[in-house]
Amino acid sequence: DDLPIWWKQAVFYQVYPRSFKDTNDDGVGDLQGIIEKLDYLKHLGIDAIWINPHYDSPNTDNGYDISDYRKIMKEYGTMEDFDRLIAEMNKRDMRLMIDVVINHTSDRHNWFVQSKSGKDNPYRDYYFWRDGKQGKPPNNYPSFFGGSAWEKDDKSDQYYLHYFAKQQPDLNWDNPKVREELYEMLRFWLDKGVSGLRFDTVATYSKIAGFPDLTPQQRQNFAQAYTEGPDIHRYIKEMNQKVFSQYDVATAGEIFGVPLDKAVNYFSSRREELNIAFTFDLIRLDRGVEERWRQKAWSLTEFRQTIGRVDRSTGKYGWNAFFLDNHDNPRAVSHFGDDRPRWRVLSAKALATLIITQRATPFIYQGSELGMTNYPFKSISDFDDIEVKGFWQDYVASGKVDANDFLHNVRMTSRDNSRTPFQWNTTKNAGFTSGTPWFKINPNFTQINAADQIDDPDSVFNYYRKLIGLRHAIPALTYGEYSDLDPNNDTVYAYTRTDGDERYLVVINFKEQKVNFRLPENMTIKKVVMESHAKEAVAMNATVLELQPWQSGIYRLN
Ligand code: ISL
Ligand code: CA
Repeated sequence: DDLPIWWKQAVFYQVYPRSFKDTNDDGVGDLQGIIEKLDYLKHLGIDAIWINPHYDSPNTDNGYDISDYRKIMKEYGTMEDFDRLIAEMNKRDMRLMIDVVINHTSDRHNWFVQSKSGKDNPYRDYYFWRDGKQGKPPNNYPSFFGGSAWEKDDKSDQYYLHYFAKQQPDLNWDNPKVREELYEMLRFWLDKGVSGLRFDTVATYSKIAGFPDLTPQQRQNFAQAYTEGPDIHRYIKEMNQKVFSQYDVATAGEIFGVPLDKAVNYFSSRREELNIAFTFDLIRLDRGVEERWRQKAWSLTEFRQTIGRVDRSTGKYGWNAFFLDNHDNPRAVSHFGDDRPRWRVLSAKALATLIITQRATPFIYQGSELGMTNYPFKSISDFDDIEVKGFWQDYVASGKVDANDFLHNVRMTSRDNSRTPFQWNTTKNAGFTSGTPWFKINPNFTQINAADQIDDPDSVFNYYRKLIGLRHAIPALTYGEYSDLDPNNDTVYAYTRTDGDERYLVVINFKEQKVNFRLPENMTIKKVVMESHAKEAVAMNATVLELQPWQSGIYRLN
């Protein structure tokens, strides 16, 4: 493939606008807040930002339920704010990726309001309406957010399909009019100068004709079953031809549920569909499949072997995103590191090293550059997210699972963990708002906040900053081949990145003990590029690295 490709070389930062920075004291982050913090992000070294949905929405699912695709969510500001965001980003040579949520709309979108108004309405088949079966839903599809995926409309005595909340009816992609409307909407945003599109739940657009019941086995992993629609690649190719091919745009696809061996079908540069894969094998390696809220044990060997599999899944022509957290998952340092005070900074730096040196485009979720942690949730009433409430209904209220067992798990796994407001400084509400924040602020903001870290040369923030600088300076860290030195080692994760005769070694001690790591024979360190424990830098020509707890380093090899 031709080099260079900007979206492979860029370091992305994910902004969850609702929780980033509030500038008008209503307690909700806004576009002006992103504009005010662009210099902060530029200082960190960020090239591109992905923002979660910014469109008009009743916020049943925090913006993933869109009521008007051409309007800005009123809490976030105006179209002028959006245009200014792009202009201010252009000034700083930064690019914007927006979220595209077109598997479903809000039930308050005009299309759905029309569609629901009667069987003869021209918008009726913009969505999926079906008759019930003996007073029951058309089939046994479950919703991601609990209960059935079908909701009955008493007026017409028919059911409509919703893979997510009942306020998120699924669009009928089999209707060419729907597709054309959506393509036109994408052109509207691309014409404004948007450089990237992140397609939400992109693998579920095509539905299985006739809606047969899922078998018990399929039901256990219904997320996968929903990605098996026959026309999905035809639709994405069409969207590519009619939209992306006319613009300079990077397209990322969230393919939750797609088995890894099928991922490349969406992202091979030879197929003209999408560019960047968001896969979930790694971030969900320690989760239940049926009980998606359940936390399971994980080991470093499983972790690195998963990374290896995901890396290989790209083949020659695909490309991945690399991320250890996002708005749907707990905080990386609480999940894969160790957020206890003694180890938080060190393990956050270890994970930073990993994120920035993988053969994939790094996506840093807001606050991870500070080592922000999970929230100390105590009871179910502390949570906000529609998903955790749906799980509670299906599992606890139904009597299937004990409340304590459930809480113990969702404290670790809930999507709310990553949605608490950004911790800017030690003033009231962590500097996020001077009003009442829409959601709880982690009480640890007095210890963990941006203002302190920007001035501290040993902070997680400045560690990220240096790493990002290296990523920009060393093409091998983007393009170099990835090779795990010892996939069965459960303590030290070491791998090489090789680009021609440039070769780098990355070493990460995943344990809180000191450990000696013996370099493979014929491997000599030529230069210490960067180490997390500066005072303990390894000796040149060492054959054994004496690693401190959670120590990480990057070395140039011969
Ligand atoms: O997070 C998940 C399970 O815990 C996934 O099933 C998630 O719902 C799936 O990856 C789709 O997520 C995306 O679409 C949802 C929205 O709620 C998520 O925030 C978004 O990332 C519906 O639009
Ligand atoms: Ca605001």
